[in-house]
Amino acid sequence: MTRFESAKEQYAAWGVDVEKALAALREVPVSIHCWQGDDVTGLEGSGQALSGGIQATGDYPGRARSFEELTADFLKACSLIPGKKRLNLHASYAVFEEGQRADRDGLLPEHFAKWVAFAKENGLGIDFNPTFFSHPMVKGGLTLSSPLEEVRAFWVRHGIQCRRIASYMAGELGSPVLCNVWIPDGLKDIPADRLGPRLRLQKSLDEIFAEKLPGILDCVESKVFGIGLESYTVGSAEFYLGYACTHPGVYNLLDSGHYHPTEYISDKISSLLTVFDKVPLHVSRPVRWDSDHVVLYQEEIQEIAKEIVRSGALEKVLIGLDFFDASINRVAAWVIGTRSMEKALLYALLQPWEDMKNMQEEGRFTELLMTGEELKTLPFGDVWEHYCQMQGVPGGRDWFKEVEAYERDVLLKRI
Ligand code: RNT
Ligand code: ZN
Repeated sequence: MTRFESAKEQYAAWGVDVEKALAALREVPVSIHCWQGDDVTGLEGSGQALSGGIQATGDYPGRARSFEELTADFLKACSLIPGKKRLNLHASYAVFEEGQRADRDGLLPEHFAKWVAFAKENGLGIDFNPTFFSHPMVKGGLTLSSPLEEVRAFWVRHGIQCRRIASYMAGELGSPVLCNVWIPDGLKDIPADRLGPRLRLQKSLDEIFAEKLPGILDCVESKVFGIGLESYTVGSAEFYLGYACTHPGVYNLLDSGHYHPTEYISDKISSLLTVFDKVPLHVSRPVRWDSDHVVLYQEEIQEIAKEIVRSGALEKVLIGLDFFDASINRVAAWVIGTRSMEKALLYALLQPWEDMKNMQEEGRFTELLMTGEELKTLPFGDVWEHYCQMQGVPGGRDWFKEVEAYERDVLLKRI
């Protein structure tokens, strides 16, 4: 008997069908963000520092500096990650051909034609994000909520163009594109007016979302605070939740780093599922703040995956990742973070939820506690190794050898 067969028997004894779990996992897409590969620099070549209260810290060599490098690194990472993948792009990753340069408010579908071709070649769906940061038109930390009409209008035009680009991508790829609005707008110190900027943001969003476009899933991403913007965030949780609830077709994206330290998005998913048919996520790992550390296979990510699975929401919750670490090998960062998400989903699919729900309903809480604990020490690793083999990606530490070789042969030659 192989280790996998033995693991299967042990799970079966708890009423868990391992083959069924693996079949379900194979179909779940995870949207992998392009911005881990280059520390959120983008391809505009403007030399603008990363702004908006987010930070990529570290100086590990080998950052991707071009479309060619970024796509090569992305594919290397994908070859080491099991499961269905999507590509999550930012508008700042437009690729301009000779004589094509455009500012953010003039971006066009053709500036993303290379990405669409790349996605087609590699069988990837795309998700998209307008980029409301790292640009001189962010004035005083504000974009869509700016009191300067010129600034607000510029960013509204950017939002409008991005939705058109997302719709073009969806048409080309035959797969809906999530178009996610996150803005950094906020204040460092105590505001005299909290309502004014929020009313302006509301107006800007109405203008951006006015056009009906096929193939896109609009969403808005709230935040609690950013670096240098500690006292006030215009796009707060309540603001966007209210906005999404009153604007059919606009969804509320949950980023796991964007809440108070004792709040968890795993607890918010089911609340949103009572109202929305889609719940987009940015799975991240906040350490003391929204630090965007690489996602690890630990408690909150497990809890997020469990919540998705036991709510029967694998098709409703759109899993995207959002982390960027510049202090370690960036390809490995992608692989570790995405494999962690895959592991969490597998772990969640290997729990006897029907039995456990019955225990809760019937008040058998001691048995429920015992079951969750005993399941932790079943041979989960053997099922995971089998899944990696099935998916044709190296398991164990073998994938790391490939990253080391890639670092030696490609990444370190970039300096
Ligand atoms: C920032 C948000 C946002 C960005 C990316 C780059 O706090 O999480 O989603 O991280 O869009
Ligand atoms: Zn995010």
